[in-house]
Amino acid sequence: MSSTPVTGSSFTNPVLPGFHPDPSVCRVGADYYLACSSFEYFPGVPVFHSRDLVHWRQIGNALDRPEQLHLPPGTPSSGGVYAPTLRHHDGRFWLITTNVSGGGNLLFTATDPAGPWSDPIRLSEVEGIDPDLAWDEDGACWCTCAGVHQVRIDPHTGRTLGAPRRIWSGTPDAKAPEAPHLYRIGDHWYLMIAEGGTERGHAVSIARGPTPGGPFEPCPANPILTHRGTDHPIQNTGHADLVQGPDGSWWMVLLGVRPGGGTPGWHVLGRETFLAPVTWVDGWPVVGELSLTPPAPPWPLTPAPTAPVRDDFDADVLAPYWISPGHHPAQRLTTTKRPGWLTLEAGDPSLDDPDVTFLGRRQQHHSCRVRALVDPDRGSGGLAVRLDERHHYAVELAASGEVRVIARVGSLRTVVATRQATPGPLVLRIETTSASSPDGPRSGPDTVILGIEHADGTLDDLAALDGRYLSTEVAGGFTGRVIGLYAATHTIHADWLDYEPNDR
Ligand code: 6LW
Repeated sequence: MSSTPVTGSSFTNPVLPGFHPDPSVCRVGADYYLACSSFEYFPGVPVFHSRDLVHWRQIGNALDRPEQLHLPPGTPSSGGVYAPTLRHHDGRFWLITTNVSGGGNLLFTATDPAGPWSDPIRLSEVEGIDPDLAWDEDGACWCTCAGVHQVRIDPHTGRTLGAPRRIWSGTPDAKAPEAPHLYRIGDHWYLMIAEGGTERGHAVSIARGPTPGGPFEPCPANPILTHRGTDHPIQNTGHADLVQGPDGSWWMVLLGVRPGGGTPGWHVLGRETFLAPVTWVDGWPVVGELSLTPPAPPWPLTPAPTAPVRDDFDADVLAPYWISPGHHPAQRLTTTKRPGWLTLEAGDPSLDDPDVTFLGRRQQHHSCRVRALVDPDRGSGGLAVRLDERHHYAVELAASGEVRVIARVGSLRTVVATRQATPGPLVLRIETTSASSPDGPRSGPDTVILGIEHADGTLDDLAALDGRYLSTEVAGGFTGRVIGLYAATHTIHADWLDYEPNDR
């Protein structure tokens, strides 16, 4: 169902808010497709569709079968699936990525990007992360990885054809040359990379040469994009991919973060996908305005249908935005055992364990309200905002009616508050509120309120916690907050979950 196209003066960045890092984009006719990293979460590598580069609708996940995504028990947060590259060639879609916890570099193909995608073609001889795919005029396929190393491969078997070669590795002394993407544009081969590390020093640089393997001449204006050393509201800009529109215009998708609070600034939504225009001057790309409300592209924008606030769990299959750490959701939960309810079977007993039964969706708004009607049955479980197994806040309900707010920050685990409710189903709620502007240098990015709604509808906030401890600057890693339901013991059920954006 597509909405009516609108023409506006600007659009809102990020175009994919929330934990959607390392974007890779391609275009087939009038359709754009984009894929992102997914790390320890299953299903892996979310795939999106757009007709205007601004509005994206998730059409599936490329790795939605256990045989595509092996995550050994205990896979830690920020393990698993790193940066993908998504391309269309020879009538097929190609997706190459790295599972750092099981399998290394893997190649998948599909005729429909919504899936099903193939089982993995293993590239066991290809070292490194951030693999890119590019085909030259003779049909040879070149795989270029962080470092930056390149090797010719047979994309049908995964075998390497020749020895890997180190090619251009970015600005001398700049760290972490990664996220390489190779393009044939006009008379040149362009090699674009990220460098400086995915934190505040992140940058995009580019070079060009006569062949896919160089030799490469660096752009005199490198880095062509960075926000390091500025107070720009979008930071850590890097890990970019280029795409040309049907009208010949060029665009860049890239990752960035939106820190909040005082100094040093904390980002809680992970690395998000942003869009910026690109023009070409003297055969080099110049990145245009990268802001929170940049000028709209010169074509009608087609708003994508927004996800409903409420998920009733009435369908036999879960919406594609639901993810679980470490295992396929279907291994631990179902919407058919108790029709109209999500039933979660407990695995490891706590969110402190990588293999907990948790089903969540990416927090995509700094201010949002999440509510869920939870029946603890004979067990216990609840609603949580998770950054990783060592950084999460939860409101947990037991069969006895006892409600506890549990905070895990690093090695500290605390029951912050308890309440006795009437045993039985209860609405649990988590509300995040971000300060519109820092309240002094020591202020955090947001406050996380955890509470319940009694049967008579009265709200009962049990705790209001500082959100900085659920930020990447505190926790580290490559992911972002995920909010959802978990089972701690036995089996619990959820009738519905509401995710209500409250960003002003
Ligand atoms: C990814 C690397 C990076 O492999 O972070 O921002 C790593 N760039 O390119 C994990 O996302």
